[in-house]
Amino acid sequence: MKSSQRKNMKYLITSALPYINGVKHLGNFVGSMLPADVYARFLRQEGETVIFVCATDEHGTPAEIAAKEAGLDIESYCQNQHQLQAEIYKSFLLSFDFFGRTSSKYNYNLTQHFYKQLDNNGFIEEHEIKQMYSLEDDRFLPDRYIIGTCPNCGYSSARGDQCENCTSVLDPTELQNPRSAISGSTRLEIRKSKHLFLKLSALKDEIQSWISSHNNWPNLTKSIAMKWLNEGLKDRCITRDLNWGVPVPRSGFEGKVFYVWFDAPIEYIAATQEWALEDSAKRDWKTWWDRAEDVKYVQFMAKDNLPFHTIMWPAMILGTREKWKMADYIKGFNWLTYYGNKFSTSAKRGVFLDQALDILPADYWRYALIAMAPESSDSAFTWELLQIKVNKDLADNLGNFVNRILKFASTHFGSTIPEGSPPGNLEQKLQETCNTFVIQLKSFLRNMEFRKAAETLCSLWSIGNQYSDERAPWLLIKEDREAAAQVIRTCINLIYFYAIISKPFIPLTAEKIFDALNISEAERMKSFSNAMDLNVLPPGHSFNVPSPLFRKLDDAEIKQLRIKFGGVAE
Ligand code: B3M
Ligand code: ZN
Repeated sequence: MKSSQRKNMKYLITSALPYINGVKHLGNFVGSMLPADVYARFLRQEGETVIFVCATDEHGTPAEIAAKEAGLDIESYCQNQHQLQAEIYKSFLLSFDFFGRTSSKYNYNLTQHFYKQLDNNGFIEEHEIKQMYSLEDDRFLPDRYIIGTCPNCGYSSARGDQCENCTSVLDPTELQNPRSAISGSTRLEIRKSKHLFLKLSALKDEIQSWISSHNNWPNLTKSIAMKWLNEGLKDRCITRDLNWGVPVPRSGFEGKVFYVWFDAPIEYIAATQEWALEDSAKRDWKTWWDRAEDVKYVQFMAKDNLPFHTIMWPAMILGTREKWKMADYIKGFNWLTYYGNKFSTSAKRGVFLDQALDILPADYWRYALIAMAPESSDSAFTWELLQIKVNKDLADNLGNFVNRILKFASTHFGSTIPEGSPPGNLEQKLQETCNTFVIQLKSFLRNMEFRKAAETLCSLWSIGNQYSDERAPWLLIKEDREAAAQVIRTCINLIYFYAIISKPFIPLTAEKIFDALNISEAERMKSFSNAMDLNVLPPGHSFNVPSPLFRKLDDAEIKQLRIKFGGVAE
């Protein structure tokens, strides 16, 4: 998109909503919230108008069971977990404009509105279905909560929807010796229950043409959408026999709620409504969601959420016959594995966000995870890879350059930037090289190619070390103090430039550098292009020497972490 077209564009950014039950792991984080935050921060710094919303996804059986296990009523459990997650994301510097809850009344109202519109337009059908009821648990059991012997391979812990051993898709009634995954009880009986179905089949053509109109989507997004379309869209049950969720406003459906995936994406809108209420004089949520031409809506999620965001959520919007904004771009991620094995909240495998912060500060994780983001394929988190990203890229490259330059400058020139001789060819070449890399960095970020963006950022950090090694001011000062001063002045400007372009990735470190260079608030949000002048900090500008920006991870610590987190391929 040319910059002229981009003028006056607003950016609506959403990240897939983390489920309420339990602290999320690194895989959830790098597969949606973190890249969305880097993108939002970059666009704001480029002067764009941005809102970035997310929320906790609070309904569904997992929440009910987790609350029961915690010995809490569901409302208290969700309140506590929402607060816990909100604090963790704040510690990771996620810059949400609003972090909501799918249990908000705004989402309740909007979900019921969507349902009524779909029903009025004939896209809702009532069917009676058979479901497994657990007398012991006094509740209907979703397919995943029924365990039994697989009729195909004899695996004794097959789930009611799929056997993870032979991957065959099952119906719970096919399982032999079925039992409840909650209580283990085998006192199950099949009961009939009325439910509502969204007629995806009736919306297939409209969904197909909407998907086909987006040829700029990443291959992963497009391929999953086409796979589901080509398999044929089955009408989807959108109600459940649960107590916790958005009530179904339909006679005969008392005590039933909407399926968690029906109400969850609507929270993207509801969260924007709540964002606007914080400053209703200046904010109008409708200008973001009324399918306006001047809004680019970008969604971030992991690949297992792509079907709902490319098929179900668009179908719901199309079926309302209302002009709700639909995604312009859907950035789907593969999975971050843990030494090749899937991170798993339920199996407690991998590193969870609260544990991560006990090991290293947020910026270390932000940079390292973006650098290993599972964009074009699954990628494996290993402690050894983390060690390389932290020790080589952060500590030896950026951290070392900042500290040795400012320490040398302070020792030999005092606490202000020296004048020195005028810049020469090498400085001109340095400026041109930085210009070239920054254009690449901006392009990767605008195109949401995060790994390449991190690589380019790291290359820019290396340029500073290469330049200072080549000019060697520590030798130069013995023969030509003015020349050494000029190199230092250039390097200190380079440090300021690094803080600007690193800010979307490692915001806290950027602030530490700004503090050391006595940069005003206004000068800390410069766009990348405006940061390109390596003479912007004039002679006489004061600075101080910060403590080392990064610590290193040594082999002994890595070994301990592997033992603690079981980080070996099973
Ligand atoms: N709560 C995340 C997941 O499947 C799911 C995303 C909802 S986004 C509307 O882990
Ligand atoms: Zn099987």
